[in-house]
Parts: sequence; structure tokens; C-alpha cells
Amino acid sequence: MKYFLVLVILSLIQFGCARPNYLDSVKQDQQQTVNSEVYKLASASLGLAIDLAFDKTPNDSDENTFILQFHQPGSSVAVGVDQTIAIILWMPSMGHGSSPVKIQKIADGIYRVTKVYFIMPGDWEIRLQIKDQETSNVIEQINQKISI
Ligand SMILES: [Cu+2]
Repeated sequence: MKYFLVLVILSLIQFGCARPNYLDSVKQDQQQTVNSEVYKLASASLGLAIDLAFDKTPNDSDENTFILQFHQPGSSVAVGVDQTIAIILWMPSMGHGSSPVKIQKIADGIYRVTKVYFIMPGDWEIRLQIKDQETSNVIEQINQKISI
């Protein structure tokens, strides 16, 4: 009986030792979620709110990616838009931009934006253009300031 108890205690200790690693990785995942930044934009022409959510804290040293989601104000359900979406990265203080980003529609009202390169630290603008699908005329431009 004593021997059995020792075995049980030993196995509990082993289990106990195995746990922290697992918990650490869960903690790290949660940390990443907390670190991601969400900007709340609004389109007057569409009458919609737009969430711009970075996958991780934006930086100037490697590729940044974010999700754009159009939705009714006060609702989180994505709303599809007929207009074309364009994004320009712009550094107003120095009058230059960056290389073109890549925009993929992943569902109605939801877009994945990749190849977002802030090529130097400082104040940038993410310029979101809403364009007429047929004429490509810019209907509205929303400038989101972001410090890198
Ligand atoms: Cu610059």
C-alpha cells in the first residue's frame, strides 16, 4: 500500500512538472492576442464602421498584416460592400509611401491585407480608399494615423 502511494505521488509530481510548459505556451498565445492592435474606422459614404485589426503589434522591421472588417455600427456582423477597397501607406512628414500592399477578400465585408511594410519608424497614415467599382473613382478616403 505504501509503495502504491509513493507511485501515485511520483506520477502526480511528474504530471505537475509537465504542466507549466503547456501553460506557458497558452499564456504566450493570450499575450499575442492582447498585443494585437485594433483601430476603429468609420465610412461616412457607406454608413458603416470598419475594424482594422493587426495580427501583431505593427513594426518597421518586417511584414505586417491586418484584417479589415466592415460592419454596421453597434454590430459585429460583417457587411459586404460593392465598392473596391484600396490601401495606401503614407508618411506625411516626409511625403513618401511604401510598396503596394496586397488585399484579399476572404468573405463578404472581410479583407486580409498583407505585405504591409512601414519602411521606417515615425508617424504613418494608413489611407483606406473606397472606390466606385466601375469607374475606379475614389468615393471616400479614410486616413488612419499610426505611430511606428
Ligand atoms: Cu519617411
